[in-house]
Amino acid sequence: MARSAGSSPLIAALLLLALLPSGAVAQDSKYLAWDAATRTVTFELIAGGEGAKSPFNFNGYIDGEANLVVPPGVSVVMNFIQKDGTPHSAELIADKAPMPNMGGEPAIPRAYTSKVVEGLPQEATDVMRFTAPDSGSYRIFCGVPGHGLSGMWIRFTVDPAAQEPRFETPRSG
Ligand SMILES: [Cu+2]
Repeated sequence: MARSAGSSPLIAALLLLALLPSGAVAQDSKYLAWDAATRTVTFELIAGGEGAKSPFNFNGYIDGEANLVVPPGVSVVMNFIQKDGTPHSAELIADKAPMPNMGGEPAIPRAYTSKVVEGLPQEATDVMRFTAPDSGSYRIFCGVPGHGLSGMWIRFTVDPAAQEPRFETPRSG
């Protein structure tokens, strides 16, 4: 009796998962914090972590498959952590083709780490602090030559309709 009562919510959850369309977007908020009082988004940006398809990843994602979505005008604090033996950096660039080979002027003032082209060494950290614009689509891109072209970028979107930030990722499995 108790067992069947306990299992039905699990079955309902499994059915719900099965019914979700395969292209559905999931949320991965463990890297994200939101302070509504100060309208500050804090995001942990991990370069080159293990366990991804490629060491040229941010937070395990490549080729724009993840998207940090923020409300307009918020303060963004991006804590960059470099986990790979190959040097990496980060910079916000416009979301448009062609992908640049290397870092240059950021699309948002102050939205770049130090050593954008040279890259920061393993275990280095840096903090990017910038203000989100009113709207727009951007890429968080590694500025070391060839890395963006090798897939080392994810998306950054300012959504005028967003009330709080979210980190959208492809559904796993
Ligand atoms: Cu890189």
